[in-house]
Amino acid sequence: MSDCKTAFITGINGQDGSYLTELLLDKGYKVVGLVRRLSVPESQTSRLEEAGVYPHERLFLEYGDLTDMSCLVRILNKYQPDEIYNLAAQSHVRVSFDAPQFTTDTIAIGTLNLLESMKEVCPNARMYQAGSSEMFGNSIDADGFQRETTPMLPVSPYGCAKLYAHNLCRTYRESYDMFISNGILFNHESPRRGGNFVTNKIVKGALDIYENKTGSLALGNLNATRDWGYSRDYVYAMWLMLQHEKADDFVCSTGKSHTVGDVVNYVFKRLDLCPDQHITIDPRYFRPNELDDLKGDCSKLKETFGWEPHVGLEDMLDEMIACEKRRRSIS
Ligand code: NAP
Ligand code: F7E
Repeated sequence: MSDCKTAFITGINGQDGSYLTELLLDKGYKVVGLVRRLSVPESQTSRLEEAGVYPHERLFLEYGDLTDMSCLVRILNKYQPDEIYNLAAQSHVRVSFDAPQFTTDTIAIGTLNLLESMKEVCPNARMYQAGSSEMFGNSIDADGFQRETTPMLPVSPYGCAKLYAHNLCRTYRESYDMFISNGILFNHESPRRGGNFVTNKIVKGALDIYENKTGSLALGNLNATRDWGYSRDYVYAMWLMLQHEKADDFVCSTGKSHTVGDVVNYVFKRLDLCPDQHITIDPRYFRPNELDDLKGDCSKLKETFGWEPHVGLEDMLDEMIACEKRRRSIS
């Protein structure tokens, strides 16, 4: 027990935080997680409970917020982590246009707070920064892919804040010789995905129609394409990045892209529903600025670690449908 590594995860009860906690506990780590104080304390551990990892003798939760550096210093001092995974964020792109300052405070200033705390308290720890394909904006290489060398021109407050954090991490790595690796992750989903991201919204909406709770599902842009992977595969890539001999930046993606309309058609067909009878288009769900095409080339991650995505889009959507059916006791 005394030899086990300690990991600190911000955003531990988020989608990725819950899968990463499962992975690290399985590997024998002691895991410390940052949770915000909410008026409904039960939801603070909802995903960890669904994952079956809370409570756990090697899991410790601490109240705090990325925008409050004092709590980060306190927690890092108390646990002296070997690895830090910075997953906390206001992670919804559409919402970042409505709440740009909160989004920036958490992602940009929050990451600065974490880096400064780490530099002062545990400079030899290793840190993973949760960067995003949203940082590329609509900049695409001639072959249609985005990769580590593609210029980054974000088009949302979320993407801009993530790019600030990404550059800050690189700057601390180079200036202070700290081990900080930037992931550049494309969309990844799971049954634990927030219900207002498009894949889970489609799964839940289709099941509402299947159960006759409603007759329609309102969506925005059906033509945008995304490169959708599976969260469990992607948190494994995060862990690999911190086991490498040197800190670096890595794209994580599947290399395949589909439209939002493709996801609608697949999910509705699985439930014997006809999308044309139920889908409505609502301008509320369009963004002031949209990414039309996202498709990642993760050759560097594959060549460095032999990493491969194991679960494709259709299998993942099947798992999301099956899980939501179980939650609703539908046979
Ligand atoms: P998520 O489900 O939205 O989880 C985000 C977590 O951050 C939540 O636990 C949230 O806590 C916490 N949080 C938000 N603001 C905070 C603050 N000010 N202080 C402390 N905690 C805060 O996101 P995810 O899908 O797991 O993604 C994990 C990370 O990867 C995020 O940084 C996201 O931006 C990034 N990313 C995600 C994807 C993707 O497709 N999933 C792709 C690329 C990058 P509450 O529960 O209290 O709100
Ligand atoms: O939208 C379109 C929408 O909100 C996907 C985050 O994890 O991945 C995620 O960001 C697409 C967009 O994800 C609706 O316009 C249509 O083209 O599921 P999403 P996102 O914006 O790609 C990146 C990599 C991250 O880093 C983020 O944290 O779907 N779309 N109709 C809709 N999207 C939503 N949410 N709701 C709709 O009704």
